[in-house]
Amino acid sequence: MKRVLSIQDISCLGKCSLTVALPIISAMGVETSIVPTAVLSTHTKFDHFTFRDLTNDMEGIKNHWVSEGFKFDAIYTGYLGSKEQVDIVSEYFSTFGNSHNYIVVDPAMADNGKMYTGFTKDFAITMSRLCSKADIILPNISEACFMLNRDYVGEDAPLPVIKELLTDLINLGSKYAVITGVKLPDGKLGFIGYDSSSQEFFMYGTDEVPIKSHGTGDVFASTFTGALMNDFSVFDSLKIAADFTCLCIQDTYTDPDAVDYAVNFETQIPNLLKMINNV
Ligand code: PXL
Repeated sequence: MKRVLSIQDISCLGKCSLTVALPIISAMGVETSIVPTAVLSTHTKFDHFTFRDLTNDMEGIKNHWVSEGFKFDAIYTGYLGSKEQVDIVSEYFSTFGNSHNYIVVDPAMADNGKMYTGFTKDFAITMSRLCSKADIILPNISEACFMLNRDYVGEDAPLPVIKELLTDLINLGSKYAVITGVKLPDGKLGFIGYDSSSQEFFMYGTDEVPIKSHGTGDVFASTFTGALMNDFSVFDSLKIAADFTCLCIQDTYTDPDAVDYAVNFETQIPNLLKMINNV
């Protein structure tokens, strides 16, 4: 069985980061080891959340795993709470990353032109250095702009602007740079990416559902990592992630009992399994 290491926070209520990565990647038949970086009562879109920092546990977990000789087929990181944590994650990459596994970085820190509560523009530059060590990076438009220290280009940025961002992102050093949540020229919503080895852009989109949902980036990145571990290509894994995220948003949109702080991914897991089993 393949084994993924996911490093991000536990938001006890709010359906994001590890409470999304664990069920999705596990459901896809992949062992999921975790390094929880912090425990929050909710994600940071709520007011008055508690935050217990677990930075001091991160080195000890790594050292124990080194002594046990554990190996990972992918390392997938999301929300990280401080620059110090980013530096420790970088050490995880040096320790457990190799030419046979994938490092996936979702630089979760901003949306709609605004950094999440608690982050500074300086943090984005530190995150851009982590992205340079990844195989695949999955920023949204806001995160791409902050990491490149550029003015926010807006959610409706035209294709040439997105391509320019991707060219700058790939120069940070990853093999693939993929911007998520982009309005495509055909009116669909999806991703646009750049493959440094073929030097080609690629894109894919699904019908846009008229709601803004929280945690969709985490659903997308988790599904992508799980699909990669099921031996789909980078492009096909991104496509599965986009299709699944779209199903989750559609389900949320049509569910009168849906919560407004996250998407319904749970109900769609049977459909995800159909996608990866081609049934
Ligand atoms: O979904 C990204 C995310 C993860 N973790 C925490 C967050 C957010 C987004 O706001 O606050 C704690």
